[in-house]
Amino acid sequence: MMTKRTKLLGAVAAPVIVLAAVVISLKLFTGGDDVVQARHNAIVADAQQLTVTVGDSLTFDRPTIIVEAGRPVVVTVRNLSATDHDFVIPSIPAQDVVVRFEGGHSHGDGTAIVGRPKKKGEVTVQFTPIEPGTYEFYCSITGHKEAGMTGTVTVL
Ligand SMILES: [Cu+2]
Repeated sequence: MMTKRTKLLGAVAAPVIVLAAVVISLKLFTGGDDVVQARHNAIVADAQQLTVTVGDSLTFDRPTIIVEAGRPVVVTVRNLSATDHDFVIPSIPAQDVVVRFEGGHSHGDGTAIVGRPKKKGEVTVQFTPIEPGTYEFYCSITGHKEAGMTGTVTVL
């Protein structure tokens, strides 16, 4: 079945499809990981990858993020402090969203991106922005946004 997601992938990343097919074939052949993992790996291979780090000050090391529409984005959220922090883009048009929360993950509805590492840990969130514009991100821990933990994601 041709899904909307499949069409997007085909339009922007034909090489990824080929890679995914190869990976899936290998996985099936070896009876290893499932197709979802293979697809995740294929997306990461073509991703715009960046890291957002939070230390002991209430700021993100990178208040401005610039990415291209239509290409997967992989953000590693790294918390170096012993205080909880997270990385939230409350609303951004996106597909192929993988939201991670303390090591677990779920597939989001395409409106919010949330990455909350453990203290002194890191998690990776993944999404494909589909609409150019500038979108806010912040830390949703009480008081942190007000203290300055904010930034913007610009999609070109
Ligand atoms: Cu915070």
